[in-house]
Amino acid sequence: MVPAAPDQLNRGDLEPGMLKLFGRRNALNVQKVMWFVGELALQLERVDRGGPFGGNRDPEYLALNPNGTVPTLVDGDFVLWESNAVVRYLGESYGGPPWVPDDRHGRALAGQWMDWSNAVIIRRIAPLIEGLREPAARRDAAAIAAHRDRVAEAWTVLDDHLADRDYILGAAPTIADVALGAVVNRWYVLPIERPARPRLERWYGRLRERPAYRHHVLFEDRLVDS
Ligand SMILES: N[C@@H](CCC(=O)N[C@@H](CS)C(=O)NCC(=O)O)C(=O)O
Repeated sequence: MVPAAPDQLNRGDLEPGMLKLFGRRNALNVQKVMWFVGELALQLERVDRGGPFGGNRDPEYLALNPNGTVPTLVDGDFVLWESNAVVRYLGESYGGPPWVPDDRHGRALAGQWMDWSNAVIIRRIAPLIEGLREPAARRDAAAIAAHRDRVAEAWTVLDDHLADRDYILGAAPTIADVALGAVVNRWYVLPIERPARPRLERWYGRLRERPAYRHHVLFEDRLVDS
């Protein structure tokens, strides 16, 4: 059993019900945002959309997010989609340092790793997950192995980077860890053989000690949905 996380605590500077997030809780990019909401102990209402819940192609939803994807954040009159942008916005609005570095180089490096998460890791892991979702009889083992190797190769970059630091930007987790921490769980729960990435695995272990990560990222139906 996963312990409850402090994700619904009220913060004095937020009006109750002001923050709303649309998206099903087992979507990778929703998990990422909800984990961060838990870390910041923000009061936020999550509304199921996408996957079996549907609703993400309704005109009302498309008016908020014309991509029809989840998550979408609504903060009063302000609407934002793209999960990394949402994480950055929540960090800057309600978090501050150390989640969002207070120097321009630190912020630039956080942005670098967040972009890398989308441009390299998610781009490579998506076809791997899709391949593994195929029924066993239709699965293309060679293509799956090729995708797996491409993801493993990309993780080497972060594995090397973590050689002399506990978190991506140093001693404390930042929004860069939030962007990559949700997706590293996907990698470690996929039913595949993985080459050793010891620093990456230790970092993943550190994240798994965090109650909000455990609550929002590590739950049972995490294996099949992306
Ligand atoms: N780059 C976008 C990707 C959004 C995206 O593709 N979300 C997926 C879930 S992780 C989605 O909307 N899938 C359709 C659905 O859930 O019905 C982000 O980070 O927000």
